[in-house]
Amino acid sequence: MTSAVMDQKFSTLFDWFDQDRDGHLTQGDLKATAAVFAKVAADDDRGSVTAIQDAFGLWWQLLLRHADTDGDGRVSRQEFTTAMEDQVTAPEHFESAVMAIADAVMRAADTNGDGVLSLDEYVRMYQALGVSPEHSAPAFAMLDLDGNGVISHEEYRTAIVDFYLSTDPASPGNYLLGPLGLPA
Ligand SMILES: [Ca+2]
Ligand SMILES: [Ca+2]
Ligand SMILES: [Ca+2]
Repeated sequence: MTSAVMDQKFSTLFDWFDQDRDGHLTQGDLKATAAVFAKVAADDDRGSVTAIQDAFGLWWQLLLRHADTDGDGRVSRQEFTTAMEDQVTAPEHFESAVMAIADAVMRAADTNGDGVLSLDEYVRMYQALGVSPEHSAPAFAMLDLDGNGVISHEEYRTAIVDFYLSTDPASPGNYLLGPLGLPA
C-alpha cells in the first residue's frame, strides 16, 4: 500500500541517506549514514556503534536485493520508496533493520543512563544527526505522549513505528526528522 504521506516520509529519508547528494543510494551512502548515527554514541560505546553499523548493513542488503532491479549497485528514489514500503517495513525485517538502529541510538543518546530521554539528551542526539533544535525541540514535545517531560523507550519506539508505518498526516512520529513539507 502506498500513500502520499509515506512517499513524502521515505523521500525525506532518501535525502538524508544520500550523503554524497548524487541522487542515488549506494553502499557508501549507507555506510556514511551509519557513521553519522554512530556519532551519537560515546567513543568507548562500541556496542552501540556495532549495532548501528550491523543494522545499516542489513538495511543495505535488503535494498540491494529488492530495490536494485538493474543490478548496478545503485538505488533510485523510486526504487527506495517501493522497497521501504514492501520490504524494509515488513514485519520480518522491521525489528532487525529499523528498530535495531532506533534502540541503539536511544541507548547511546541516554547519556545519564536513566532509561529515558530528557529534552537536552534528545536535542543533542538530533544535533549529532544534523537536525537543528528549532525542529527537534517541538518534536520532543509531540513525541512525549504522556506529557511527563521525558521520552520513554516506549514513546520513542511508538514514534519510530509511526514514522515508518503510519499513513496519517497528523501522526506525531511524522516529526521525527523535522518538517516534512506535507501539502496542506
Ligand atoms: Ca548517493
Ligand atoms: Ca536520560
Ligand atoms: Ca513521556
